[in-house]
Amino acid sequence: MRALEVLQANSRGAFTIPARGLYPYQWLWDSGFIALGWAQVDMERAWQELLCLFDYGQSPDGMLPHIVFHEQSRDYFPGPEVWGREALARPATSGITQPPVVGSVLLYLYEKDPDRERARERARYLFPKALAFHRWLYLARDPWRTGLVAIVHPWESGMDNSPAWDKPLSRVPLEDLPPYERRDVRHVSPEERPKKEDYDRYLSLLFLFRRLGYDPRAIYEHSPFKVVDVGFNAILHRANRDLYTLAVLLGEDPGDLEEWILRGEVGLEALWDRERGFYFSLDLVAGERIPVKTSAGFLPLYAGTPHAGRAGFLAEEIRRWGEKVAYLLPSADPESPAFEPKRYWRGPIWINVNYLVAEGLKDYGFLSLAERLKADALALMEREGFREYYDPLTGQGRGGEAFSWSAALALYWT
Ligand code: 9YW
Repeated sequence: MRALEVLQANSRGAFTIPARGLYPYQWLWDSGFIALGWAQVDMERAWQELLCLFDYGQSPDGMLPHIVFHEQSRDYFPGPEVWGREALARPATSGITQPPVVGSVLLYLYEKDPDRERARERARYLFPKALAFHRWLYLARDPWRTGLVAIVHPWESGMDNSPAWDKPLSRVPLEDLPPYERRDVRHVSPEERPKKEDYDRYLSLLFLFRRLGYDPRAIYEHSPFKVVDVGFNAILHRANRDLYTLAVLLGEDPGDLEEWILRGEVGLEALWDRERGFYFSLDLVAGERIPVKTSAGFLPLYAGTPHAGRAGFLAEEIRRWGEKVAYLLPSADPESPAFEPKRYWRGPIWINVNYLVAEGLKDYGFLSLAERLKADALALMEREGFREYYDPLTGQGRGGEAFSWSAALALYWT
């Protein structure tokens, strides 16, 4: 299937599912990357993707959920009945969020749309909604105003079973879970997915949040998993900068963006570990750094916060990883004992991360390295099709097939 055919096959009117069978609803950060793809072929459809997300997904307090359950499906677990938010939102949604790429995508669509009147109208409509989402993130997840927001569930990082979450997740007490049947392993081999122990804890957190009535304050206070994810915060920082640019272009009030940008920069740079020369996430429950090298540690390049010296260290580290694998960029350090080249976020290459890191490398002038990330991603998609992820040692495609954000980013790049 060609890239555009993948998007067309996964399109459900005004939103796009990530993959047939495996992921039958609208996912937050997926829709951001998917809109970048639609923008290459059908600008109106790109706008629809974001409009659908905000109009149907956003709650009155500004929160954007990680899944909008537009349609019934028996293919995915946990579905809307497990989240139990039918009374709070229509359509039903999940009760947690995901990395906020949408602010940056909004600026991109605004700049790219040749129909300037439509661009202004749509951007004016969506800008306050994107701002409200960020305001919710700071209120709900940074009550001490540190400049960095916390995630309360590994799913919120978008990098579910990243080895960085092993230790903080191991501390999550197991709830008395009702028997449940995973559906993901019906579509994809279990060796390429998170383990049962991980799922038990993902669900334990879900049931706790449900018991807390999804009250953001109670969740922040009681969640046994509370982490400052360097990837999530880098994406948020870039989106703050991009929304600020958009506010200026539109002549809109930038609200608190300037303050968030100033604080975010200081916050992100405080995640730099001088001894190990890398950016690490922070476990707020244990009050300690999580010294596990994953691809999220390169995302400050995308945020634009490192000075030239630190950016150079990161570029060197990517090159070193590149000597251990056939293709860049693995999601975990290929030299670490946690590295598993086939298992989801513990080693495989993800096209969206290649895109984000390549954008950052380009901004810092590391043009040939940025080009390699893009060329490797395109070569893998050419050889194996638009898969969910790829083994960095063999290049073999893994996970879901006809995967939307892979196809969308191929369109963006070519
Ligand atoms: C799940 C849809 C989502 C992505 C996440 C990815 C995976 C869903 O699929 O999680 O429940 O297994 O980890 O980043 O948004 O593509």
